[in-house]
Amino acid sequence: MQNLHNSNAHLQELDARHHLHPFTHAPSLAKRGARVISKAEGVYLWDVEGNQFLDAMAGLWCVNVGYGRQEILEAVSAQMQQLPYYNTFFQTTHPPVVELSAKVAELTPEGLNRVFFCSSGSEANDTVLRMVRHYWASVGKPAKHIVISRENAYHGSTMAGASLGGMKPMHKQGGLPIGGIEHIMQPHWFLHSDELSEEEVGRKAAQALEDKIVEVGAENVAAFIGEPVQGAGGVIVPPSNYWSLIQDVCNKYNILLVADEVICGFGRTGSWFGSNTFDIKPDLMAIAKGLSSGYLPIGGVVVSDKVAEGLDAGGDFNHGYTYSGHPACAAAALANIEIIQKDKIIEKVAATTAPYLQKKLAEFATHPNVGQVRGVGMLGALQLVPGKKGKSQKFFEKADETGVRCREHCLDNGLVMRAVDDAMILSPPLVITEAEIDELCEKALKSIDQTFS
Ligand code: PXG
Repeated sequence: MQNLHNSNAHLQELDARHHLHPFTHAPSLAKRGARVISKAEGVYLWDVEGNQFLDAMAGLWCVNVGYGRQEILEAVSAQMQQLPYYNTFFQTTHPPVVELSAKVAELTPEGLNRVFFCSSGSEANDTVLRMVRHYWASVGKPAKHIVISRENAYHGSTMAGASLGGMKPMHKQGGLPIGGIEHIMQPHWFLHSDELSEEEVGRKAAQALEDKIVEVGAENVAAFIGEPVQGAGGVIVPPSNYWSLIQDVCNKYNILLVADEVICGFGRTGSWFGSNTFDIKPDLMAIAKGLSSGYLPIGGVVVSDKVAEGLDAGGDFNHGYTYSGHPACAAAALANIEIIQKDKIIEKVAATTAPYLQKKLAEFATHPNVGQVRGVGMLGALQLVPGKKGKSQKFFEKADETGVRCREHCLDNGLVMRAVDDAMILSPPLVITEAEIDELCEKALKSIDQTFS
């Protein structure tokens, strides 16, 4: 018999009364009751009533090695017994953070060798903003303080994270963006595909960076920040010419290039980092999510030798968190990386499962209500459209509604997918098998059909 205190209704009631959820209108949620997820294994979730869901979002784009990995639990448990907490301030360190720093330096692209740790992607990007400004001040160019980002980017929810991000509904709350942050167009071909080729959109979006630098003065610009593939914005895979053009502009004007690898890092795009997949040579990289597969919260900023040396010249960097390099979180990250390496997860994704997923997603292009299929590695988006007869059939009269309806059908069919602006998004655990990809695609197709029937 089910314990009354663990019953769905009881938990929903307490949740509605006492728990404020992220990105949620509380009264609307209270009316319907939150979905209570209580168990997970592999790529599957179960709610407290025993309903099973295939988690095509890997939690929030993070559970790369899948749920239920005992090796991580054991590593964390052993670390908790040995040293549950100590800090990395005041000239101290501890074995797991040392080992993890060296491991991250080994995995990240050449020349990125030092890591600053924090607990999330948002904290990583807050660190990025202070760090790039402190870097330029340290090398005698304090005027270089502006960071250029992109519309519809997502870099987190803290004051700096949300300001660096380009989400208008976030800027509307809390007086954002904070000063010294500029936004330019995103390389989103679907929005312009009636007038421009994919390459032309890539060129135009890179030109927008150059134009903005010239407008505000290169002597005032610290950095450009971008996700290799915009995730929360709708899995926007950039045109193939985009990143090399962006790289050229950054080099030409002596601007630091920051890759926000919070989603793309640790195998998501079919190599260790999005920077590998898109041949980006970043000066700084923000990491989180897949670093520990979400088992415990940890993030970081990895910096190039050039940036590290600049920071060294600047005295103390007056920045840090109680949990910078938390030993249990570092142990979780190390065990997670060991699984990725031992099981050759990224090799399997690149050789087999990602090509299979992308092939299956490409088949959706013939669906009368799928206007574009986007994807790379274990990321995908199915852009829902009212029809395919010209420009007027590209967008729904009321944005967002159709995606949300489709998401509800997905849940009824035992599938967790995310809706972004009427695009259905997926980012499953990297360990998903071909049979599970078949199940995912069958359920997605059924849900899309139900949405339009
Ligand atoms: N950068 C990127 C690229 C992200 O995707 C962050 C930074 C912030 O990380 P933290 O750990 O502070 O959340 C993110 C997070 C969604 C969704 O609904 C996406 C994220 C977080 C929550 C929800 O797509 N991305």
